[in-house]
Amino acid sequence: MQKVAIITGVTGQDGSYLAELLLDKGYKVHGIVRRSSSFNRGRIEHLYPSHENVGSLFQLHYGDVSDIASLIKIIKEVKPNEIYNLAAQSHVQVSYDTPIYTGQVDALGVLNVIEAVRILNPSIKIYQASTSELYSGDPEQTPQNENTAMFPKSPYGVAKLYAYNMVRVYREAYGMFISNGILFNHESPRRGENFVTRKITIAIAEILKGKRDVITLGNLDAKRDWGHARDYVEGMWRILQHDKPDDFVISTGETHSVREFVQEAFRVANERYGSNLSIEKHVKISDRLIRPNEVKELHGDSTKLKEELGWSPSISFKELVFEMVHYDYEHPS
Ligand code: NAP
Ligand code: G4F
Repeated sequence: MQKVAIITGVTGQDGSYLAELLLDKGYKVHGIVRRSSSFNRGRIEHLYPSHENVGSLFQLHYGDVSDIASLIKIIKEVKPNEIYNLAAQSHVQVSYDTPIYTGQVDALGVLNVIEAVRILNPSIKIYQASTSELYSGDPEQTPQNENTAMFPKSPYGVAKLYAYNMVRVYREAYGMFISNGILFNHESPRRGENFVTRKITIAIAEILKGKRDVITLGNLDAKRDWGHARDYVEGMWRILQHDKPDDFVISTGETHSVREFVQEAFRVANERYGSNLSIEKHVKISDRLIRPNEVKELHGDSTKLKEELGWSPSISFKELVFEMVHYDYEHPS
């Protein structure tokens, strides 16, 4: 029997890689997209043969996780075996500017998905995109695993904690197959342009081409456990193929500061393109980009996922930086 999956957030970084993975595995994939005034499907355009996309293995439906009626309509129509709930206002700093909206989408939006499934067909498996922003990131609380205390520092983290706990409540109360993937930062050439890694690699390409002189950044001392999104969507899929629902950390276990990311990206650019980029000459710090509060240090321990589901990352930090620097040089946005 061909499996059918719904991906919310299919137009995002992870949604696009996950759609590719599931199509490769023979799934029929239904993506939920939001209406927007300018087209928001650049990351998935290559996956559908025509804009009507009727009858293909990859279909798109208009919907929004804050609109439960749209979810009920789509779930009733496509009868999925699995739902990957990736939709979110996913930017931490923006969540300070829009805390209520972030709560409506990242907390109540998740409950809409779960309730729609409970009402229509509680046997549908659900993956919830949880995050390392659930943790405090205080250095004495590292490395973080599934048992580490969760004290988020941002409106985004708090909304995601509500969702994380609701997943556990529905699993225990109704016996639903619903799992949290607690994902640490993961990046790629498809990363949104206002997340720090992509902001850096786009700026490097522009400096190399003489379009600007500096990159303006905020906190260079924050430490993140950065992996590649392509590896992480494989982890999401494995979590839903497990024989029981559960919560899993997905991380590389290798942590670097933002400063180290910049240094490595400059090193790659200097070696490959013969430039002489340096933090002293090409990075400016702006207070505007310093957050009201910050998760200082993320360092994940994904032993559980490795031991129970055989997952491990295949792309190293250096390979990730190399790919992103080259992509942005070759494909100016
Ligand atoms: P992303 O690139 O920002 O994509 C977010 C997706 O959600 C986009 O497709 C967006 O649609 C969609 N969306 C936003 N609000 C929605 C709504 N109200 N209804 C329906 N769709 C909505 O994020 P990502 O990096 O792929 O991350 C995927 C998920 O993993 C998110 O839930 C994020 O919070 C979580 N996560 C990410 C990371 C990471 O490092 N990337 C780590 C841990 C957890 P538009 O294209 O229309 O904006
Ligand atoms: O790239 P970032 O915006 O990612 P952040 O805040 O860690 O959140 C990402 O990862 C989470 C998982 O841990 C996800 F849940 C979330 O959805 C998102 O994908 O910032 C990374 C670090 C931060 O410490 C930030 O303060 O970089 C620092 N930073 C320094 N200058 C900057 C900048 N961040 C951004 N976005 N822009 C800057 O100019």
